[in-house]
Amino acid sequence: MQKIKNIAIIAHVDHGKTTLVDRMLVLGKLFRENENPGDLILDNNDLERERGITILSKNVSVQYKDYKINIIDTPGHADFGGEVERVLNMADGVLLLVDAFEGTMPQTRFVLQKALILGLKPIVVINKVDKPNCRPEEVQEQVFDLMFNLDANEDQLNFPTIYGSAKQGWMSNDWKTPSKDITPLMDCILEHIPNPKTYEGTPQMLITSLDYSPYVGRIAIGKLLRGTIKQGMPISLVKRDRSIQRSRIKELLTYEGLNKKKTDLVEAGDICALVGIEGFQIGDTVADYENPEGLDPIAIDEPTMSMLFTINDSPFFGREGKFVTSRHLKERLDRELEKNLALRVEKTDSADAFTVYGRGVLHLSVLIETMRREGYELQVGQPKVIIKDIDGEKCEPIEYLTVDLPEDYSGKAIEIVQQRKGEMMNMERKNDRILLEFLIPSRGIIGLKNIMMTATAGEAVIAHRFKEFAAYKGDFDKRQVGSLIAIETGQAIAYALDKLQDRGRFFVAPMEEIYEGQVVGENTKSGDLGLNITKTKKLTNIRASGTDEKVRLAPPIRFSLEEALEYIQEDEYVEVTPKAIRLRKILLKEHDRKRAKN
Ligand SMILES: Nc1nc2c(ncn2[C@@H]2O[C@H](COP(=O)(O)OP(=O)(O)OP(=O)(O)O)[C@@H](O)[C@H]2O)c(=O)[nH]1
Ligand SMILES: [Mg+2]
Repeated sequence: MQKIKNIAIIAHVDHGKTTLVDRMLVLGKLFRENENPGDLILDNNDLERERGITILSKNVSVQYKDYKINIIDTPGHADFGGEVERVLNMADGVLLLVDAFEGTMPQTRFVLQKALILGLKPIVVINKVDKPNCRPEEVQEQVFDLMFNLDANEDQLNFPTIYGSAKQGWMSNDWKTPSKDITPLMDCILEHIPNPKTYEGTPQMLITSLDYSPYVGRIAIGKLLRGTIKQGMPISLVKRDRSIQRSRIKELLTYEGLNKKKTDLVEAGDICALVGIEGFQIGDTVADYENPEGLDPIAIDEPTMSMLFTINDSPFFGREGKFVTSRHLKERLDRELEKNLALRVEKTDSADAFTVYGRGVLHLSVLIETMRREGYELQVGQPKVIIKDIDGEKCEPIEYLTVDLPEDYSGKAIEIVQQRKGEMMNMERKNDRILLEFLIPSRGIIGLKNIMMTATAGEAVIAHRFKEFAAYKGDFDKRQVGSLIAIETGQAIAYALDKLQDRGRFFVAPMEEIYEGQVVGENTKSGDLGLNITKTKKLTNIRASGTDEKVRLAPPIRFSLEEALEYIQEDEYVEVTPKAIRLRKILLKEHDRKRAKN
């Protein structure tokens, strides 16, 4: 029988999970170091590369000594917390990474708590000890306190700690004496992570994750808990509601290095991928054909936010995209539902619009960004948090929020968060910075980053994490300033923009094509203001030519997709095409907007 260890790597966003997994692959000689300097081999889709974050959890394996180590790299961003929680079901232990400078953060707490509840024993890895001013010992104690507060059991509290730098490629028992590679960590895994708990009997595999291939469709992933499974074998799928569906394993795969490899047989304890299981859902059990026994299903992430997706009906519709009709949009969303677990799509009264539910602005913006790269045009409405009625009370999602910033800015930051119904829970000094902790409605987090960055000269580090649905905290004004709106379609003219600079900040540059009803800037004052920025200078013979050179325009503000989504008001859309992100009023004509108001 093969010797196996199954581990998941968990941490707050950017604490170095993927960098460490890459190191393990190097150690296993699965790829050469510096083949793609700067690029993480595991963050392999375009968006992951560009944003430098992991979006989808991934399975890989390395051979170390006589063990096959299945490694699950997880995403650290809060929007993907549900994914982490789910894939932990495949692990028998976790590596909890903590940045030696930042220390424990909201997502550290969340993922650790989930691991502890599942009874998994952690190995704590204090990473990034190469950073100047890092404080590895203090952080180690902080992790202990956190575990204690999360009711870890005796065994879990007895966790081993390894220090090192994933970036520099070493791990050691002592941070002051660097080693030459990560073998101390690998040996620690063999010593402390338990072998998979397996049982004898008929096969049982809980489908925990899924993969998608355009050739074979959906692929079911999970750890085989009991028995053996074979290629070609008929099986029963035990659904969440305990109903049974017969199916057959067309192809059986396990993880080898970065790839999936076909195999004839899998024994209990290994993580595998099954092709050919029809109509499965996450949480279903693959079980014996004759005597199926289901395992307890796992929870699927509930959405916390929605946005309206609609076809592009701006005057520039169809200019830049290939897929622009409501049929295109519907088909694309249906396809996404096959693999994007936390996504829900609902029809609306209009055939051209859908309500799309997800886990947060990042989760949905990743989908929108992918679609635009594929050639889609669409418009997206303001993100809305999900309001629930719980026992007759109006409830909304509440989140933990931490803001880490230099002391000088703390007053300003607290004011901003309180204005958005945030409540301060704790304030902690560390070195020359301050860590503020709040509870805040998810509504208050939308657009917060933008404002906080401006108010703190880019110094604030913000993190948040869903806590619970709780009583609605009351209304507040999100954006105090209004929009500058184009009242003519045409080309933006430098002369006009220059004359109007005192009205606010512009989002468009001279020569850009704009349309009536487009949001072209931010009003310095509250309320919306219509402007004509297509006006050219009247040519008179009094003024000498050449005065145009005096036009000195502030560069336009350019929003990323996420920033744009977080910025818009309720009566505005973000228009997304392969070439542009524009903001617009839903009603393009000023008189229509006036009428709608009354
Ligand atoms: N100084 C230093 N930087 C590191 C170290 N490990 C990782 N980094 C850097 O930290 C950043 C984030 O690393 P990732 O490996 O992508 O972090 P992650 O935890 O996988 O991030 P998510 O998957 O998005 O949660 C990258 O810029 C890495 O180069 C380290 O040991 N020292
Ligand atoms: Mg990562």
